[in-house]
Order: sequence, then structure tokens, then C-alpha cells
Amino acid sequence: MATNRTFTMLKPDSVEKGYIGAILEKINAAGFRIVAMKMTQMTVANAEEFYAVHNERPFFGELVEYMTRGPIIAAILEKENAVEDFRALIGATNPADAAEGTIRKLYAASMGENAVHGSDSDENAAIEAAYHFSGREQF
Ligand code: RTP
Ligand code: MG
Repeated sequence: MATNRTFTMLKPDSVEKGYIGAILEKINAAGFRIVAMKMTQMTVANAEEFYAVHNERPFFGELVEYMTRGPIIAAILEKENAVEDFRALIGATNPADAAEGTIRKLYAASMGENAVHGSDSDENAAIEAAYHFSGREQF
């Protein structure tokens, strides 16, 4: 499998609870290389665009409120099979269903506040990375 990239956000709950270091440790231990990283805060317009695929869903308003209520850590990560392996590392969307040892099992409170984002395809990883980082911010 060729080396490729995924995009992640440590969501506002992770930053609020002081979990940045612990989550980055898990990401490093799993063998991901950090290509780009920053603390930023999404505007409502940013979050509505980023999660546009969910804009008809009943939880959309809560999702936008959650993702914009404080700063996030945005990052691009590189590894063989990055998208799939990172989704495995973070675990199921609902932490109650997440496997033992996954980031969501360890650090997420609920489906609505689930600590971390991971891109769901190579195509979306590229779109999401470009949404948050210029070429000059990627190493
Ligand atoms: P993400 O995109 O953030 O990595 O999460 P995901 O792929 O595991 O889940 P997705 O279906 O893309 O949903 C995006 C985010 O919306 C919130 N959500 N809430 N209350 C609910 O039923 C519900 N369903 C989804 C979660 O924060 C989820 O991560
Ligand atoms: Mg998703």
C-alpha cells in the first residue's frame, strides 16, 4: 500500500478537556507522520461548508454549534493506508460502539461530542486538507 494522507481535527471538546497531548501521542505511536498542524477556530460558515454532506440531517445544527464553540487542532497525517488506518485508530462515530483502545473510546463523551475527526476517503482527505492548509503549510 502506498504512503498517503488523511486529515484530522481534534474537536473543541478535546481541546477544552486538555486531551491534545494524549491524542497526539496515540497518533505518533500509531506511526503517522505530521505533515501540517495548527490551532484554529471554525466559523459557522466554515463548519456548514465542511460538513455540508450532513446539512439535511437532524443533528446538523448541533454539529455546527459544537464544531464552532472553541478552537480545534487541524492536521494532515501521512502513513501507508492513512485514511483506513486512521479511522481504525479513532474508532466508531459513537464512542459506546468504539473498540477498546481507540481514541474515541478513550476520550469521547458521546456521539455528538466525539473528540476527533478522520477523513472517510482519499478524495475527501485531499479536499479537507486543502480547505485548512495552503501548500506552504504542508511539510
Ligand atoms: P467525522 O466526520 O467527524 O470524522 O465523524 P464520522 O465520519 O465518524 O461520522 P459522520 O457520520 O461523518 O458524522 C459527522 C459528525 O456528526 C456528529 N453526529 N452526530 N447525534 C447524531 O446522531 C450524530 N451523528 C453524527 C458526530 O460528531 C460525527 O462525528
Ligand atoms: Mg465523517
